[in-house]
Amino acid sequence: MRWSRYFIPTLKEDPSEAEVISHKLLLRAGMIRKLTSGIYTYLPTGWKSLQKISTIVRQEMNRFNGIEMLMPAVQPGDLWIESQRWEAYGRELLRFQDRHNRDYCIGPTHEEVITDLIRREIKSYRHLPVNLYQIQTKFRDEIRPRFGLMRGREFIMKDAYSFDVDDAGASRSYEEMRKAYISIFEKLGLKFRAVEADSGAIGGSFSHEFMVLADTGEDTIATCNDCDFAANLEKAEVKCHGDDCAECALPAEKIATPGLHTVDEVADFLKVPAGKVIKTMLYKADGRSIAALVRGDRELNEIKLKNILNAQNLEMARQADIESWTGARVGFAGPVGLNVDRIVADLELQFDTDWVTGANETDAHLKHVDLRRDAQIGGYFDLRIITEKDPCPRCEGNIYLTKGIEVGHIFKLGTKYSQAMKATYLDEGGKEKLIVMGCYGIGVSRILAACIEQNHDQNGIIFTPAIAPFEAVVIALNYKDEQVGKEADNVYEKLKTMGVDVLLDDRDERPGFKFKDVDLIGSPIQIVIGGKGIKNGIFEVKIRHSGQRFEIPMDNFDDEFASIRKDVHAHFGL
Ligand code: 9G3
Repeated sequence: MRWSRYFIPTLKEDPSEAEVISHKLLLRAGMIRKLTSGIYTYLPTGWKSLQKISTIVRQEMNRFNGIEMLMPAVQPGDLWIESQRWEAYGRELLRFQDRHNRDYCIGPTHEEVITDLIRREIKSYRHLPVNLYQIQTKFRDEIRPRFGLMRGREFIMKDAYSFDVDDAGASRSYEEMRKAYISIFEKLGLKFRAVEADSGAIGGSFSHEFMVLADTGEDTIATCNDCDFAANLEKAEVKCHGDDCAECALPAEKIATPGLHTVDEVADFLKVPAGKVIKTMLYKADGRSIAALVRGDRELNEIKLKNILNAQNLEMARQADIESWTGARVGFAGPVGLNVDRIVADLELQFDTDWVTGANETDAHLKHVDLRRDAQIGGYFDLRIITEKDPCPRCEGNIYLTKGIEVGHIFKLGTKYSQAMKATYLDEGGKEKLIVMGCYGIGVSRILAACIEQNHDQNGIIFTPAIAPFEAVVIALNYKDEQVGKEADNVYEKLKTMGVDVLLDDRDERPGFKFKDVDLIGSPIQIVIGGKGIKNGIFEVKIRHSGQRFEIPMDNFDDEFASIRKDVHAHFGL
């Protein structure tokens, strides 16, 4: 490919609307252009990278028994009514009517469509297991799409669905996909982690997320230094042991704490550590009033709270609710005498006493509180967010927190959809059984963004060879010069025969401008061909990720280039 006849509209400046580095660089490198909010055109190099990602996904999915197919983007509303999700999803589900006024949606995911297909086509245990997948455009009408391809409304996803005769089979399918995903992210040359994750709205018992490690990632991962434990912070379990302590000798006593409503203010005033103050958080869970208690120096994990309450939706109580439930202004809530439907407490609170809590009276707190004596606690649960000070829940080792970008998520679905849509098979004994499902997603377009978030510098993108639109760029400093042009064409042709995806920069621009552009688009290897070099019988080669430069002899180009290429691949674990 010759740059002068290709189409890479690079930009000198960061576009103002781009907030994160991958969005800035995808625009500046001429890989995407916004059509409208959250919807992007993939320009030639952007599409080329997406195709490389898809090819690796496809190869590994096939290797792990996935069978590729393609479902429509437009889905009939009836299927979503059958699965009882038509109402459950609000405006994020883009709906419309056709000329006959029939309801449709643009598919945000395809559980309903694939289950409808399977219930029609699979009748016998002999046809199971099967794993079908597609690589296809999805649409989710995010209220605030931002960050370019990281959170678009229209995006490319590989979504796979497995169908088994029973849970044991489904676990085997799940394990196959987990291995496939590890292989995919290794072959992409990305630093990633498979982490235990919350299964969220789609239910099911079990899920893993695949996170590309990047400081700008939105998710936080708890990882153990000493074992292979890794979990999304939302899910990370906090083990807590202690032994029951004697009841607090002193009775609960009210103290005036005028205007003091944060944990630290109260702790300072009463000269107690924050860990002796109980934080009382008030919520509405499916309409019920809930108080959740954690130690003052801990953070409540709302996902854990929602899961133990088995709530569809959980929201912080509003000021009006707080004042009516506690009879006090915000900041003085406590478990003693609190009239809510249920009080739940973090595990830590059952192994200590002599607490400070809000008094459910404005400007007053209680001290010497003993929860067993003074309050009605409706259960102790793991409710808090893990910290680096907590021991690993698996091996008691050291936990450390890192940031990640979710690029894959695999779920055990159980019979949630086969039950709702009657997808059954006849077993050996002719008995009708529900099919057991799993689903497995990879954000193909999001991987392109995550790859840039993980690998970039002040000069632009640093692509792994597996994803780079071009693995090498031959920069002809003055292509019009007959000798330079000839040598450049020669190297370009030679690289192509070596199987290198190469771009020849034959543009009639100043060297400095070309160097900046080539750094920006992120090709792993640059070969500079100029008159001076040719006179000395050398080409200059630069490795993008390290900035290392080499002068390699023209008459030994093949071997020298091959060894540089090998080092670059090794750097990305390829
Ligand atoms: C919707 C809308 C948004 C959604 C969903 C449904 C996420 C929805 C979860 C999944 C689960 C898996 C197969 C591939 C891997 C992920 N956002 N989810 O179900 F209607 Cl608007 O998509 N599906």
